[in-house]
Parts: sequence; C-alpha cells; structure tokens
Amino acid sequence: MNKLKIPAPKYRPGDAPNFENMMVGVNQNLSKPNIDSAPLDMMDHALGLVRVLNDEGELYGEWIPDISDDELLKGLSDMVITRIYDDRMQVMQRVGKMSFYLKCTGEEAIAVAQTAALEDQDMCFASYRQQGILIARGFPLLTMMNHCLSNSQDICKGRQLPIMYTWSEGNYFTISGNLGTQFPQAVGWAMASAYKGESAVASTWIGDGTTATNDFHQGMTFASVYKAPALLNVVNNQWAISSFQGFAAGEGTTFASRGIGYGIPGIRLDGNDFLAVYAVTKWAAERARAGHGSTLIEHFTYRAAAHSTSDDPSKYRPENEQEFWPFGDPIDRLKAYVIKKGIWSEKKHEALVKEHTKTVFDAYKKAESYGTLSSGDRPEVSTIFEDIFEQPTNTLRRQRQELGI
Ligand SMILES: Cc1ncc(C[n+]2csc(CCOP(=O)(O)OP(=O)(O)O)c2C)c(N)n1
Ligand SMILES: [Mg+2]
Repeated sequence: MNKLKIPAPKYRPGDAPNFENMMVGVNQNLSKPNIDSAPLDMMDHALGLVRVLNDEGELYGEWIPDISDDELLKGLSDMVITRIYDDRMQVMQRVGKMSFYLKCTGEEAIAVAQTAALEDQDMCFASYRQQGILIARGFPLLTMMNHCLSNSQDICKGRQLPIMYTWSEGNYFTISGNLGTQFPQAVGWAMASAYKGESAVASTWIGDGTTATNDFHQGMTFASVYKAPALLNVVNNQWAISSFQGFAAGEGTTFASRGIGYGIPGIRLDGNDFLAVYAVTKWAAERARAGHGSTLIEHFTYRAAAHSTSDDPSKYRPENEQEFWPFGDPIDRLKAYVIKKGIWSEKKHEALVKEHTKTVFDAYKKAESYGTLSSGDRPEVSTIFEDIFEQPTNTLRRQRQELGI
C-alpha cells in the first residue's frame, strides 16, 4: 500500500542529541581539484566535507589556504564584532526599541571568511543572515543600527523590516523579505558582468529551506546554461524556522550534490571552519573569473540561536542541541588556531572583546539619539510615497490627498 513519507527530525525537545555517527563514511580529506574540473569528476566534493582545521585544531589536507596573519586576525575580529552586535540588537528588540531582529550566531565564519576571500568589486546578494559581510566590508555600525531602530536616519526610511540592509556603494544588494529572490538575481548580475567582459563575480547566499523555492532552480538553470561567474552558496544550518532541513529534501543526500544535475560542481564544506570557507571561496571565485562558471557551495553548519526574535526553538528542538554539534563554534575554533600559531593570546582576545563591546555600545547610544521604535523621531509619514515611482500613480496621489500630506 502507498504510504506518504513525512520527514521528521532526529531529535525533539527533551531528547538527548547524539551526532556521533552523522559523518560516518563521509570523506573529510578531499583533494583540491583544478579550477576547470568537470562537475562529474567532483562528485566526492558534493558528497564529502571539505575541512582544513581538524577536531584538534590542526591544519590538514590539500585545501590549506594561503592566507596572511593579518587576514586571519581581521577575520577573527570581524566575527567577534558580528556576534557582539547581534547580541546587543537582540536585547534592544526585547526591550521594545525595535520590532524584530535575527542573529547569525554560529554562522559568522561563512559571511566573514567569504568576504575576506572575495574582492570588493564582487557583488553580494545575501540573505538576512550574512550581516558579517557588511561588517567585514566596513559598513558603519551606526548605519546598521539606525536602520534596525527604524529611526529618522534609517536608510530604508522605516519601510523595511529591520535587518533588510542595503548598501550599493559596498556592492551589497538590498535584502528582500521574499526568500530566494536573490539567487536568480545574482546569476543575472553575473551574466551581465560576463557579457560586459568585466572581472567581477557575484556571490549569493540562501538557506537550506529556501532551496525548495522555484528561484533556486531557476537560478541554477541560468547559471548552468550561461556559465555565469557566480558563487551559489547554500547555508545549511539544519533549520528553516521550525522545519528541519529534511523538508527541503536534505535527508539522505547533500544540497551540494544538486549542482551535479545542473552541470555545476558542488562542494560541501564545514561552515564552522573559517579556513575551509575561505579556501573553497577562493577556489570558486578563481574558477568563475577564469570563465569556468558557477560553483554550488553547501556550508554545513548549525543555527545556534533562534530563527528570529519571533520564534522559540525550545518548542521544536532540544534546547541544548547546539552543544552537541560536532563542528564546534567558528569563533572558538579560529581563536584556538591563531593562539596555537603564536599570533594571538587569551589576553589579546579579552581586550578585543572589550574594545568591540564598547564600540557597539557607543554606536548604539548614538543611534538611539536619532530615535527608536518606541521613542523619538521617525521618518515623516509622507516619505512612504517617495522613491517608488518617478511619477506617482493616480491611486497614490489620491491616498496622499486623503491623508492630507
Ligand atoms: C517566499 C517566502 N516564503 C516563506 C517565507 C517565510 N520565511 C521566512 S524565513 C523562513 C525560513 C527560511 O529558512 P532557510 O532558508 O533555511 O534560512 P535560515 O533562516 O535558516 O537562514 C521562512 C519560511 C518568506 N519570507 N518568503
Ligand atoms: Mg536554514
């Protein structure tokens, strides 16, 4: 008799998670292929897991990147400030200063290491969980906060949900609340870059859940047909709000392996390993710039925090599940590595955390002086009619008259 399969996560609240066997049989010591390798010759990379830092924090394998000490320390610093920023903003949402917030805790290495590996000219089409890109590229914290507080200095004039940043000068495309739209947009941008003979590539990020949208497949098709110079990142953080990644067809296979069917190489990597993220991004960017097309990169990671301030994960997963995640925390891992390398110390780290905490606090106080959701100046109501149409439509004109503004 027919039987409908309903995917179910392994562990629910109250269960004791055990991920010990999760990677049995998975190749974690993969070769570094030539940048012009055929997708079918890279099947192992789509099913395996690229790692550079092993469980003991030592470098191993073919993917060890050529990265300077300065870049390593900047990466660590950017990840630390991203986490402090997230924590502060979440608290501010809790006390009613903003409507919504969403952290990227545990996933900092992805945005930060990829930004380090990309060039400033490369265009980023992120989801709402890569605030690390903005921080690594030097977008002012004050501007980010003004937006989140929907205050009088908000670059989005209070019209966007907080965390939907935009920064054209920083080659960072406006975040959209409609999941997945950035995927084909990035591919289209990359096609245009190639068509014009430019050297910039596009990079886009979507979540595991979002791979179930049409946009994912549309983007993959165009990327494949036109060999678009794009980095197509799937951030598999195991959850899409309360749905585990099995609902996006992640059970028994990898998201990276979907690339093969499109003629695009897929590489799965340890997303909590800064060095692995950096190395694979460099490889994929070089491949794209050399005209060999896109790479689908699956970042295997874990969403350590709630989906957003609107959700309570203790209702659908074990409260302490993150502690059992076998790939640790990206900040702790890079910190341990640079200490072992002799270019960092616990003392320096403490001082860095203190300095960043003050930087975030000072920026917040300044942002607050421009108003918050619960107090102070807000953008004029009349601004809702601006910036949409060059010439307002009759309906908008009428609505404006009705409001008397
Ligand atoms: C087209 C669309 N469908 C549904 C939603 C509601 N929604 C917002 S976030 C989210 C989960 C996305 O999960 P995933 O793609 O895994 O990204 P993550 O939040 O884990 O980074 C959903 C369903 C939306 N914003 N847009
Ligand atoms: Mg997810």
